[in-house]
Amino acid sequence: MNADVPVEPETDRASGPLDGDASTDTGTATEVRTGTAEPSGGEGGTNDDENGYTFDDVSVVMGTYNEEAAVGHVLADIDAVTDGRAEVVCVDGSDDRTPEIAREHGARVIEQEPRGYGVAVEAALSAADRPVVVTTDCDDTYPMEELPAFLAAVNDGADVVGGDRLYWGAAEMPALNRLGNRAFATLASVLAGERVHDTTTGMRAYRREVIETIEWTENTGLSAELLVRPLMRGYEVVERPIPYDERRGETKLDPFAGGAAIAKSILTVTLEERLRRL
Ligand SMILES: Nc1nc2c(ncn2[C@@H]2O[C@H](COP(=O)(O)OP(=O)(O)OP(=O)(O)O)[C@@H](O)[C@H]2O)c(=O)[nH]1
Ligand SMILES: [Mg+2]
Repeated sequence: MNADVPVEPETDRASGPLDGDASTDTGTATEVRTGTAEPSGGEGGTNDDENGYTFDDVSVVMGTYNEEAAVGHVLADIDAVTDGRAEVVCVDGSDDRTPEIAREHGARVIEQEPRGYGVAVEAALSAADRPVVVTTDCDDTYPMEELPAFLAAVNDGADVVGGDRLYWGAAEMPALNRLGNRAFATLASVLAGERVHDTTTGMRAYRREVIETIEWTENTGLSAELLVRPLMRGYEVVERPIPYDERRGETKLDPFAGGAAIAKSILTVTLEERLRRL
């Protein structure tokens, strides 16, 4: 990979990396799977520019639900990193000032009754019309300064680039979530038959062709589905270590109900993908 090497944050490394492969990785993207089954760069994803995609080709999308404490920071970061060139789409269910702040920052805001993470993110993914689509949460936990490296990884051939929060330990993540996320990654790895490290990260880049080709079914478990289905269909999926920050504002996830829903999604999606191969 030619993607930029992310700078290791000053967090406790004791709890990461997750496996032997990662310990030999200096921080560049970890290739999970090189896909051959379905070619990348299909309709809507072809890059005519021999220099690769630029931020003019990127949509950054997110669900936003009462994120007025964070939305200004997140959108200002995207604006600064992409020089205002990336399109930003927010699917919003807020009853606070989040949508006004998002519009002030130039985002396209699509209003939707709050029906959960995946319903919002799926709508945001569908609304994006640029060839590279990046998801993030609107809570200032994800490093927008990593956007150039994610784009570089797509330009190097990845169909999906996942931000792996657990590689460096995710010290700012609540302990229960950290435990759950490790368990989800293990479960997905066993059931998918390939090692993945962060199935529930909110920050990934996708070639739009991947988004358009696959039918998405999950809600709380959409993030896991967005990793597992492309992986099991032979797309090139890579994970990049990213730092993860403390959340601004209130969480929208109930760790127990949400965790159960994510585990169920992983079971459902891996089973469906296995049956699809028969
Ligand atoms: N529009 C919309 N957005 C949502 C909904 N539920 C969650 N979101 C957004 O989806 C993103 C993810 O939700 P979070 O609360 O950050 O969930 P999480 O990342 O699992 O939990 P944290 O560890 O607290 O960050 C945030 O930007 C939320 O505002 C919803 O029902 N509608
Ligand atoms: Mg979040």
